Amino acid sequence: MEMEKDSMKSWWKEAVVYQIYPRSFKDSNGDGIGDLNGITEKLDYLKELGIDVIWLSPVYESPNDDNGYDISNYQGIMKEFGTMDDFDRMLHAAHERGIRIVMDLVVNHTSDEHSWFVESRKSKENPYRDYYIWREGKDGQAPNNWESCFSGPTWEYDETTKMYYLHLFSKKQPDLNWDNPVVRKEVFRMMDWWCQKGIDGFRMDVISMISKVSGLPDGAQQENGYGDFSPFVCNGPHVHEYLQEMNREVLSKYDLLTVGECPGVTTKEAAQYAGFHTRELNMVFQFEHMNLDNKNGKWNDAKTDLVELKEVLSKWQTELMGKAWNSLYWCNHDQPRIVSRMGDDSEKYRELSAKMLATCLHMMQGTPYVYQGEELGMTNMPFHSFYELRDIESINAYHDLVDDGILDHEKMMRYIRCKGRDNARTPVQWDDSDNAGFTTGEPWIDVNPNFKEINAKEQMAREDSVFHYYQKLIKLRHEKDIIVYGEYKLLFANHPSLYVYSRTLGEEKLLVVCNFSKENQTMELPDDFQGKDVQVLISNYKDIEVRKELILRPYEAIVIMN
Ligand code: TEU
Ligand code: CA
Repeated sequence: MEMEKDSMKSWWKEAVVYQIYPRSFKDSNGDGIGDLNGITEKLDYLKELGIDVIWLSPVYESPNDDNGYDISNYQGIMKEFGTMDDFDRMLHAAHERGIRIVMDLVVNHTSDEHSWFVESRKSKENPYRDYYIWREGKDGQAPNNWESCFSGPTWEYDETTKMYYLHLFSKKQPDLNWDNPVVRKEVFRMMDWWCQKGIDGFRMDVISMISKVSGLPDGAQQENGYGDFSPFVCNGPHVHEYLQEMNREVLSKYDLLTVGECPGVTTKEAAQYAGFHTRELNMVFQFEHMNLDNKNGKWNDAKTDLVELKEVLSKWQTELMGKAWNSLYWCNHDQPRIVSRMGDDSEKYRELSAKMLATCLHMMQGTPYVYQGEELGMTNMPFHSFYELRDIESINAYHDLVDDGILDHEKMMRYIRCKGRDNARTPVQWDDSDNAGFTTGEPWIDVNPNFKEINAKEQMAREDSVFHYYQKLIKLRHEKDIIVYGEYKLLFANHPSLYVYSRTLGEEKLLVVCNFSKENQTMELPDDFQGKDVQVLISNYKDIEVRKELILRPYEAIVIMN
């Protein structure tokens, strides 16, 4: 079925997005913290890579309890990152290079230092009281049994008015009350202010969580005594109503890329959030493929099963086809580095497996997101000391599990080396000079010691580097409609090591073959790819021989077109 692609052609479907976590991207003034002028310095590097859009993690004023995901002023720039002039300069310089800027919109919650919350907590009669979610305790306990994403209860007792406020994340991140129309109006006004400045879209932080079930009932009791809030928070009763209001009030007035981070979203829900005709968002970030190795919670060293991964990603590819748009990602600032998680970050296989993983993702239907350093094959960090950690999620979980004797230090540090968010937040490795060229000062978080082997300068000078491989993938997506709009079909679904799928658009057909193992694998080429005129579009080995009996070498990826 050839989609009526012309009626559905959009720049945000054909774009490749690059996520910048500013704190770790590039420091321009030697204070050890990445900043806006550092981003401006590196725009030519991003232009060279070929990306079209930057998703900028939060740069707003923040006390940095959660590294900027706790905002105290939505229309001010965090002083460590620079000034609004620096922002305007970066925005202009990006636009001059044909690169769009998508802001990170964090409006499920604010910082407790936001003026709205400072007012709200003053008294029950304060005009800002209902900007947040306040409840009386029950028999001297919290209003319900929900557990925060950052350990402990989701309720903080406030002495002044002797009530509790809700915080699904840290206690310095009070949840906004989206049921209050004044809150929605304030948020939409702020969003419009940023659109008037000329930004090109929003990534919306945990946007699937903004509408809570009334009554805030207890969650199913977990082993640790807390309850799971997700059934009463994710995809809540009014979430689509509020997003349609946001679309009417703001989004529909501009030509934007909008992507909702939607914990708990299903393909059915996604068809509503990101439907071509539902007037909400362009696309969503789903988490199903990221939770396959988190079945019993996050803190473990479990591996992802390839057959399950193929099942989940194929479900998203096929169930959204013709209805809604996919985002495609392996990495972001919350996830460990994909080459360590699903590839092989050994010296021998790191680059091969990084390129294989990139091929597997970038040949799919949807908008691909490249996380800073992923284009270099950057790996997880060998954390050993608790004092190397910076992320509130890992620090709280360490205290929660190790201080209470549930896990010992070594085991928890092993799990943090596998799954901790700080893996993604070590500085981008620019060259082999001190601190990998990230800063001339003391970096806020340690640089990965492998920066001498893995850095942008070395890779830009080497044709067969991961950087140049990403460059080729991005160029192919810009050239071939079949990669953007072709229909996806999974092949060999039960093969334990090969991920094989086809894309079809009209008469054209692509075959993508990825070996997720370090052993040779063989497969028979499907008939419609045995013709003499098949061409190899891209591969991560040099000497490719397309034969009926295809032998895939360790982490080999091949894309052939008939
Ligand atoms: O993440 C929301 C979210 O789901 C994360 O808590 C994720 O599940 C977890 O980090 C995986 O271990 C968003 C932001 O991306 C994250 O950086 C923030 O900490 C969080 O919201 C609160 O704003
Ligand atoms: Ca700096």
